[in-house]
Amino acid sequence: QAIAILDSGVGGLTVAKEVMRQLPREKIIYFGDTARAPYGPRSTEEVRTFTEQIVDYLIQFDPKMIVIACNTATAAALDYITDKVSVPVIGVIHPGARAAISATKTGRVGVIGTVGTIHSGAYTSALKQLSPYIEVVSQACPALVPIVEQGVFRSSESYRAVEESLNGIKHAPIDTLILGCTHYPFLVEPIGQAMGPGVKLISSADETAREISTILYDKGKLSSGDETPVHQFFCSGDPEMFQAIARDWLGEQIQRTP
Ligand code: DGN
Repeated sequence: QAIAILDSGVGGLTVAKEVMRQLPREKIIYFGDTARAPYGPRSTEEVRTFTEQIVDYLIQFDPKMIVIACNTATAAALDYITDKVSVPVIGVIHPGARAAISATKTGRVGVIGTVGTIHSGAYTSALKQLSPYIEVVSQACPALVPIVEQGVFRSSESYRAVEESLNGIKHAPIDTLILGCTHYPFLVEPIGQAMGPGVKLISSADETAREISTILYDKGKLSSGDETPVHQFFCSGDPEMFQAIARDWLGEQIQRTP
């Protein structure tokens, strides 16, 4: 049985990569809804419907758990999907919030994400649930997902767009910044440059992979044995672009099947 991971596009590959690193025996089935990305500007209902459609598709593979590796979809649909399916489902917002709480020394945390994620207030609630006195500064960065989906995240254009997108938050007195969109780890260098060395960047991928491990361990479902798993990747849009980005990011041969 595999771990099913989904995102609006290539962003969830940042979580898949960390799962591959921490849990190298686990097989991954990935779905990126690249034809309908970005989800950020869409309504909650629409994102929930799209997420449900992808889950319906992935459930046919009989996965042992489902990972909603998209903050926008986590904010819109995590509870809904959890009630709907019988396998464990996790999102990326609580793991990201937990990682930020352990990293901050000043209790002042920034969050960047899509318009959908920031407007949902999901990070602020998750952070305040863990630590009521935490101060949270948020900023939506709608220009960043398209840069990653177009595969130009190493270009000078990406440095310019990041610099502009972070204008509203880069002088805030925070010591920790949550990359509240799974696409943003692709832009970790320009984001780090814009924020400066005093701000620790948090990606939820690490902590999400740890949570997957804990859940599978508790259920006695961690894979063992020495076979290297063969992962499967699906996308709804241009397979060439998806494959190029996946190869670049995961650094492994992604085979195409017709
Ligand atoms: N990776 C998605 C997220 O974490 O929110 C991006 C959503 C989008 O498509 N804009």
